[in-house]
Amino acid sequence: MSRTKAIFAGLVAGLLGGILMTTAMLLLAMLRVATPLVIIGDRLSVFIPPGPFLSLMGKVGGYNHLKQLGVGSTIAGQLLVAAIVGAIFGSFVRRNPSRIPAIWTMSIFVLFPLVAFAIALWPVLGTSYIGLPIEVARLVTLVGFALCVFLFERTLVTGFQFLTTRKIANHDYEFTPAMGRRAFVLGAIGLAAVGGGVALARKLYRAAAFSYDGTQYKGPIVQPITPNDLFYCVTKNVIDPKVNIDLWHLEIGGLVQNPATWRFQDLTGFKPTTQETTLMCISNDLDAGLISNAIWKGVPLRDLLDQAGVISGAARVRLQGVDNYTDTIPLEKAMQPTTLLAYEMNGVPLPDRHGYPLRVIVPGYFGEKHVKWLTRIEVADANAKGFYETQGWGPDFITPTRSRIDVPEYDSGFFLGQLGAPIEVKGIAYGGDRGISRVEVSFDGGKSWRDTEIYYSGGNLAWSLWKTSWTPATAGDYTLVVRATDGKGDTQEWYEERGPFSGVAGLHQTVVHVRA
Ligand SMILES: Nc1nc2c(c(=O)[nH]1)N[C@H]1C(S)=C(S)[C@@H](COP(=O)(O)O)O[C@H]1N2
Ligand SMILES: [Mo]
Repeated sequence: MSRTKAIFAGLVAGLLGGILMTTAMLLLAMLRVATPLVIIGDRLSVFIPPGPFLSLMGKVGGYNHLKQLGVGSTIAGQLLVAAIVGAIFGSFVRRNPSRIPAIWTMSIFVLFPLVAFAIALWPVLGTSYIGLPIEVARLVTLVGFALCVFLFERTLVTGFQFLTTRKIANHDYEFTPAMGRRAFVLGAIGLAAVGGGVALARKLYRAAAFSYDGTQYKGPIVQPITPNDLFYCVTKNVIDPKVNIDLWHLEIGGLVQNPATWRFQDLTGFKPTTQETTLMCISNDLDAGLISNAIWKGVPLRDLLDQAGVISGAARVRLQGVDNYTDTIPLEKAMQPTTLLAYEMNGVPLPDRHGYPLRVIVPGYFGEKHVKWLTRIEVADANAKGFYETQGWGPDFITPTRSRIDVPEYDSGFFLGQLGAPIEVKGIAYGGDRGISRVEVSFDGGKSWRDTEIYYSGGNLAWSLWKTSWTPATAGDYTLVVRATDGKGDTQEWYEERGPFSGVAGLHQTVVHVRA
């Protein structure tokens, strides 16, 4: 057979193999098994420092688009590699296409990729969107991948042979004349698989986190307690876990005397605590709504650590979710009675997107530390790092004091003559785990300040809501600014140096127009 024909046949068979393999991965994703389509992104993103990460995100139009780009390019890359590998394969076996030793193709197309995959993605293999324990999840991911590459190998070999040989009375002959027709048959199978793949991808897209990742809570709707369905939301995942409680468990290990595994029911053996706590993302801009407040019920992390018996050398606690998200907190913070493993949010079990069945609550630390879908607690030394810490966020994860004007909204206009009553000005103030003691507003861009009324205080770990009324004397454009003082007596400054990746601090200002 000519080299060109062999390369063409290999390319077609390889591409078909790639398509079937990708469709199989989408099918696995439907079963909530981790596939290269998403975990390659997880593996790579820890190598991108926050600066380039943010500018990349800006360039592609946000975190959601970045995730879509990640999955899309993995699929495209996979198909490209499959076609190229197929072409090379074709040119190698062209002299004897009917006698391709299976041991050979199995080693090259199944065993080798499997080993390479296991080595390259080892840290993220233990991901399960259904909540399997990490070790089981790792095995399931590997088996899933093995099935996918096996499918590729079989399709490549049989597809190539189908295109290039025919059997007559148990003899194989080269089958060149009809290659075109047979390529057409494979093309039809490929198209059907693409159709199935696209249908699966659409279903997965609807189940994905795109519709709610980045949800903000701000403006006139803000109430003391954020309703669960309005609570801000951030996730690293394309599709969030939906944990099956019967499969899930919580491990506690590392630098402890008694490593243990807990089932969900076991947690009811600990004395529960109910606590109001505000969460805020490290990326929350001065005017943004990546901050919300809820009442959490759970058990103090300390109670589990005490049972496990922390041993010397321990300095940090590493928390891991079933989605392989990790973060660490200092051991002292872990031992505070207000650091919780929460299973209820505002009186109901945690919603899936907020970490069902169990998440960590770390008052006064950025949202990053509040690991959702928790499945492992590892007591570690001072070097332990989590997902965003490895990327290079931090070093400071303690939330600065922040405040925001929610009403009136930016750029609103009023007519002096039509003001029946004073203008209501209100918003939030949050002092990490230090509480809020005072909130002031300025109507002249920060030259003079006026006290406001704190009409709701959620305690030391939660935000306070403040309000005041304002009657502008003359028409003009006004710059309103807010500043809060925390429970320790520290007042927010216009600008506070925190390092570029430790979140922003500063005063929120807004502009309103008053006309005569
Ligand atoms: N397992 C897991 N936990 C996670 C994340 C994640 O992607 N996976 N995102 C973190 C980030 S960046 C933030 S700001 C908070 C958001 O919590 P929420 O969505 O419940 O508001 O969860 C944190 N916990
Ligand atoms: Mo976040």
